[in-house]
Amino acid sequence: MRVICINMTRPNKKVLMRASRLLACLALAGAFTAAAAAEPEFPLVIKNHRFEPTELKVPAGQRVKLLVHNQDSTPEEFESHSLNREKVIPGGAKATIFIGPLKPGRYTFFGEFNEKTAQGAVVAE
Ligand SMILES: [Cu+2]
Repeated sequence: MRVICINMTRPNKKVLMRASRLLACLALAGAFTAAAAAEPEFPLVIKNHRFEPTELKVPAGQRVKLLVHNQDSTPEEFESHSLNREKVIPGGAKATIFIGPLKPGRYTFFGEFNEKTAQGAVVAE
């Protein structure tokens, strides 16, 4: 997370102006922190080389957090071309995948190591 405040220390500006801009920057930083904390989380399980649930409804227009738990003993790769994500999750491990903000629509994903059975979709609405 980075908040860039331009011209904060330009010497020819009044002190009051600088102070108000500093406050604006702090408020902005606070807003970013609040937004990050408010990311909704969605659990996704890999079991028997299938995703559960197979369809995940998420809010459109905001970043969301997928918590993927691979309950199989073998590794799986979460992959989605439309979401532009690719992540190997070892057997028994959990992974966090951030997606979005998404436009309303359907975004398919699959397990690349078991593509015939491991299929799912994120539905943003
Ligand atoms: Cu891949």
